[in-house]
Amino acid sequence: MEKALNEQIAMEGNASNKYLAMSCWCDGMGLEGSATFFAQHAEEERMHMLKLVNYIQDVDGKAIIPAFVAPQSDYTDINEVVQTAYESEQKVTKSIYKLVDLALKENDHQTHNFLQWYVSEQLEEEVLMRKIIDKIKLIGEGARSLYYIDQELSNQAATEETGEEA
Ligand code: OFO
Repeated sequence: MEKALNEQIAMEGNASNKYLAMSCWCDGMGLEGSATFFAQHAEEERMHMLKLVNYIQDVDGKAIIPAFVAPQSDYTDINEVVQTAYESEQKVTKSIYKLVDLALKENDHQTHNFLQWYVSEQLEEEVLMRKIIDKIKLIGEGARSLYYIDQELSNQAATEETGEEA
């Protein structure tokens, strides 16, 4: 179980870096709202990673801090960025489910309980990315679409900042 939790540390850390790279790409494209949104998510993923580190240490295990894996730094457009983020969340969800399965198999009730927070969090994140993809489809492609997409992500970032429901 400890080995699998350590692998999840790497996954969350890599997700954090992936979002940070997305934020930089958006910033470079003048998409300030989107850059803020992805920077916030980079922070969130780092928090997910730290939560795992602390848990492993709390149960008298040894948390292993992994090396960075270089994230994708270039994208064709904002659609690709959001789609990549969504697919990445889906992969993380699968990985969390595997951890839950393993905790059950090993009768590790404590870890099973700890992981429930991640199960709920993943649902929230998948729903959020899907909603953004849907909004981007609604906005459509046109000269001003980028402005509105960025506005949407900016609103989302502000909502998360205040902790209100989207
Ligand atoms: Fe760590 O929740 Fe997203 O990936």
